[in-house]
Amino acid sequence: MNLVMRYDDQLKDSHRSGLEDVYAAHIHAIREAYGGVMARQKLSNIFGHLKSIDLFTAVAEKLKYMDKKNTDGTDKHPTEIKGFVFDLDGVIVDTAVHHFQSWKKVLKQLGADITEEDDLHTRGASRMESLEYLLNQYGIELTQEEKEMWAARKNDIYLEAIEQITPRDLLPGAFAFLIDTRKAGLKLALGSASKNAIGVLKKLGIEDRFDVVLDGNDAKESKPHPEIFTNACNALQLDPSEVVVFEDAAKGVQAALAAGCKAVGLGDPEALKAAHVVISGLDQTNPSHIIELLS
Ligand code: B16
Ligand code: MG
Repeated sequence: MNLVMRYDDQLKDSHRSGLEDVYAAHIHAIREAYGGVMARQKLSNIFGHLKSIDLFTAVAEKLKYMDKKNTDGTDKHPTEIKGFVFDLDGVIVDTAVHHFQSWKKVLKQLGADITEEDDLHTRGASRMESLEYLLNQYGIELTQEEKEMWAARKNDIYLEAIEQITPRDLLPGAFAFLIDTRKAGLKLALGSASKNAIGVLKKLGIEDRFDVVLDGNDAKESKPHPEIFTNACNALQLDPSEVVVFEDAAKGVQAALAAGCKAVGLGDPEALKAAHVVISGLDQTNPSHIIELLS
C-alpha cells in the first residue's frame, strides 16, 4: 500500500478508477479484520492522503457499495442515476468560441495575443477568474476599477456576438438529449458559470426544459470549485452520487467530481481525461446509454 501511495499522484489521472478500487478494497479489508476504532486508527493516514489527492469522496462511494453488498447480500449498484446537470457553453450551445474570441479582442486592446492554450484556462471559469488568469499570464497590471471596466467590455463584445443566436445554434443532438432525459424520468438542471445563461436559454427556446437553472449568479466560487454542482444537486434534492454532470471544460469536470457527481466530458479526451466517460457530443449517445456506461 505504501508503494501505491507513493506513486498514485502520477496514476490518478490515467488509472483513476483502478486506483479507487485498490484503496477501497484495502480499506474494506482492514475494517473487516480490525473493526471500528482500531481500523480507523490504522487507516487515518490513508484517509488524510486520499483527501490530499482528491480521491476521498470517490473511494468512500465505492466503500458504501462494498459495505452494502456485505450487509444485505445484494449486488445492486449503489448509485442509481436520478438526475442530469448540463453545463451550457460548449455542451448545449457553441458559445464557448464566442467567449474565447471576446477575450482575444479584449486582450488585443491590452496589447497581448492570447493563444488556444489559454482557452483551456478560461473555459468554464467565471468572467473575473478568466480575466485574472489572462492578466497574470501576460503580465498586465490593472486596478480593480480597470479590471471591472475590461470585464464589462468583454461582456459587451460577447453579448454582441451572441445577439443573433437562435434554436438552430443548439449543438447537434442537444435538444433531443434533453427531451429523452425527461422521457427517461430523470431530473434536469442547468449548471453554468455564465451570468448570461438565462438570456442564452431564452434565445435557444429551451428555458422551460429544466427543473432547475443555476448560473453564474448562483455560485460565489468559480469552477473547479464544486459549489455550482453542489447547489444544483441540492436544488434537485438528489445526492451527488445520483447525478451526472455534462461538461466541456476540464475545470467543470473537476468541479463535478469534487461535488461527488459522475462526470461526462464532451470534447477532447486528453483534456477531459479525469471524467468517467468522454464523448464527442450529445448526438453520439442517449440518456440510457450514458447510464449504462456509468453503472
Ligand atoms: P459570463 P459554462 C462559462 O459558461 C464559460 O465556459 C466561460 O468561458 C465563461 O467565462 C463563464 O461561463 C462566464 O460567463 O461572462 O457570460 O458570465 O461553460 O459554465 O456554461
Ligand atoms: Mg462549458
